[in-house]
Amino acid sequence: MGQKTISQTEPEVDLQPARGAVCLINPPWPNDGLLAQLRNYLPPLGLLSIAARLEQAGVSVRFWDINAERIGEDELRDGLRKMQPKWVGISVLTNTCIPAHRIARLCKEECPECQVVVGGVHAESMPERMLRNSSIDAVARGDGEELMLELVCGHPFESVLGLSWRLDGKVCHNPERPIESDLDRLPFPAYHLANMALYAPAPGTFRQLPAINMVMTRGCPGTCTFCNSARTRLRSRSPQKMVAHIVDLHRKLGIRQVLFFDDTFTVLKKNVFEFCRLLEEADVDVTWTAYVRADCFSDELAAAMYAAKCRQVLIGVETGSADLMKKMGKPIKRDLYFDAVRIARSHKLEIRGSFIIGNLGETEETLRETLDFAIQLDLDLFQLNVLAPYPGTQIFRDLFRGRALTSINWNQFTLSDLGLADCVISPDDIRKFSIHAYRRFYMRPIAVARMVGRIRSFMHIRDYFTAAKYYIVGVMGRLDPAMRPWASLREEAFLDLNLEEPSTPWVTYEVRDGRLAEIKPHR
Ligand code: B12
Ligand code: SF4
Repeated sequence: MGQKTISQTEPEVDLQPARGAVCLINPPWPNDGLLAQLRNYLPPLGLLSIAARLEQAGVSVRFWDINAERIGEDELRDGLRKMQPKWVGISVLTNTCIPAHRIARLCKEECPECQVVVGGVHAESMPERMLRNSSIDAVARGDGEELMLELVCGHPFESVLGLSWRLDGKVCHNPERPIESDLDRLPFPAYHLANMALYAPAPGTFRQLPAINMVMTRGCPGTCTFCNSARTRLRSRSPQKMVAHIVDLHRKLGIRQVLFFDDTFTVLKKNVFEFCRLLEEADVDVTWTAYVRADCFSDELAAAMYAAKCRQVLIGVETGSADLMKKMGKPIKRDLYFDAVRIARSHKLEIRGSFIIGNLGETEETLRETLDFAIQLDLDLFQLNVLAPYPGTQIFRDLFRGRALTSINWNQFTLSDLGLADCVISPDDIRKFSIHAYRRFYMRPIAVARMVGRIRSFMHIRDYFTAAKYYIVGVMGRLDPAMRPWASLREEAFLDLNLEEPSTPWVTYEVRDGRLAEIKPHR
């Protein structure tokens, strides 16, 4: 795919940091009613990783997490005015892109001299659209650590690989940045910049607290059509460094739970065995969870993971329909899922299965198949998401090729809100089915017994109660009033420049492979 990798030596940056501090901002989640009550927040690893690289080079960094810190617009303006950052970096997911536009605007209003750079999966999938906001100066594609450092050090835009920016009223896509193949070359995220007291993992995902999120790998060789990670370059940190990091966090911050958010933790089997061996040897009181794929899991892996104190694995089963599995780009045989559950259970690993409904081609029958499959599999925890066609995925490209994007409300891209217009089942029926499915799954005596059995703290009880209110009774949580203004914005209000957007939307792995630069400048 034309991807380049860089050598195994220390990263090179030749200029001294320019004056003025850097501010990194994580925008709010606009439709966060339910999540707010479930306290499903964890520090954003992308921004903290960039922060760590900047700090390593002697740059002073401020980090604001608008959601976790409940920062309102006035407070943000105030902070920006006082700080006068020279650079602002904003991380953008699809459901945070509208507030991200607003934040960029506020930055320019309060600090007219600052440069605003955005990055993250949504921004890199829609660079032209992001740059239609005149308050955004540049879009980062792919990893942001070295890119941001080069910018802060004064490298001109045209020399920064992986950057998209405006030149003479057009969007210029610089060639791609070689993908860092050895993640050990990057420092660990600067967790110390985040107020860890504000974060907590979702109910059902942890055994003990305090918890922290991590990734050992980046990228996924999978080919799922609904996922931004599909076909992205897989790379890893070494198990030695990872274990040393966990031991360090346990000693310094008292961390007792790690949530690995690697796309597929077990895909590099040899690494996982080594990681488990070293962690078992280190013998720290830290339990952990990780995502696995049914075709990247085995008896031996499960045994090693349990011995190293893994207590839960998450499997993306996605659907009960073999036909839809194929269409979704994940044609794993049903038998493998039964095997995975059996293996996990025989090694006392809890198993959480995640499903997607509202797929293209979904019918009442496929919905039934999905629920039956979840029950037959006898999972410990069951999670149902509604398909959202995220920019950067194959599905988004297929659906929106040649179509205008005017009526889309990105705030709704939350995996619980949106039903695809092209789906045979209406959004309302999908919602009804979802409530019915949670009831049927969780109101079985065995499921209730398991839920009770896994209660370890008052927080578990409180979170179950809140989750049950929504999933089983169907009552949606309320949005925190302080955060409401962020949710009422419209994207159109910020797109003040008239730049051409591609008629075929970009797919994430292509963006990172440098396909955009091949047609530079983009027309
Ligand atoms: C962990 C995770 C979560 C956690 C978040 C907690 C946390 N803060 O870590 C939880 C479970 C809460 C979560 C929730 C959601 N998530 Co999530 N999540 C992830 C996951 C698995 C890992 C994120 C991560 O840590 N990556 C590792 C870091 C190092 O990479 P990174 O964030 O991409 O950052 C690098 C670059 O992108 C770039 N970069 C990023 N920001 C910036 C900014 C600047 C200025 C620059 C220069 C560069 C830059 O540089 C970074 C360092 O190299 C990703 C999948 C993935 N592999 O990334 C999905 C993913 C981000 N999530 C996704 C989704 C859909 C959601 C939800 C909407 C789901 C929901 N339930 O509603 C919510 C929305 C959350 C929100 N903020 O609004 C999608 C996003 C799709 C999209 N187009 O927006 C992803 C990509 C999954 C997928 N494969 O499709 N998620
Ligand atoms: S859904 Fe999972 S396996 Fe499929 S591409 Fe995404 S991360 Fe990889």
